[in-house]
Amino acid sequence: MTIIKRGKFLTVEGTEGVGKTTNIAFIKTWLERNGIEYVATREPGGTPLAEEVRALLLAPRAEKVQENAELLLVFAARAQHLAQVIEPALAQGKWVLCDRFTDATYAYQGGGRQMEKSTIATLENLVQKSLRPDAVILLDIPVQLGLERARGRGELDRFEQEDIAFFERVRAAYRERAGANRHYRIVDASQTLEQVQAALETHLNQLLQETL
Ligand code: Z5A
Repeated sequence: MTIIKRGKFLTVEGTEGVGKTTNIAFIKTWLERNGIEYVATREPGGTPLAEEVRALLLAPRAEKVQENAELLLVFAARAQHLAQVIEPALAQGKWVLCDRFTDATYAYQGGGRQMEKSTIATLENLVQKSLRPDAVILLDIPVQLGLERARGRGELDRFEQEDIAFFERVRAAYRERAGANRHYRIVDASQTLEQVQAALETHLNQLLQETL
């Protein structure tokens, strides 16, 4: 009987305009260069149902979205995504590269919306059981610089319409978690793209060494 070694679960996080999309493309090429089978996905989203929930979450609307409603929608999408995509891929030995995960909930709902961390932790335990990312890459950038990069992109979604104080709280929450969790790797994303990607490659190579 062949025993399949479980894959690694890698997530990429950061505030607005930090360059997640750009750097996820770089991580994909690194995975391919190293012959690692992977599934790339995102949150909220990653399955047809979870993508519908994403559209509900991001759409600007006149009705105030209650904080608990937002939090439950995030975890509803996550439950679906975990069962349909993340868990099966890890069980098949594939790596999962996910654009945001529960650290974003601690940052946006916990930091940005100032919800209780213990409430988030309750849902995290319910939905994920013991599953946590093996590594979280935090692309960190001063909020103002990120907003300048991001806001060249046209129409703003419901989160992007928040004020700078909201994003300062989001960044502070990410940095606090990074200080308290060993599986975080912080990259200074205010550097040039070449410097950011050199730092990313160092972290990825270390992660690969740890898994051998
Ligand atoms: N959300 C939540 O509230 N709770 C949760 O649990 C989860 C999510 C999971 C959607 O996320 C929203 O969901 C998110 C939080 C909430 N809202 N916000 N805000 P998303 O990840 O889909 O949305 P996003 O944050 O807007 O990410 P994005 O569209 O993927 O953008 P990005 O990755 O940050 O940036 P980019 O498009 O790669 O780069 C921006 C520009 O900067 C672009 O022109 C690049 O060419 C440029 N760039 C990138 N790097 C550099 C460097 N190093 N130098 C110069 N220029 C650069």
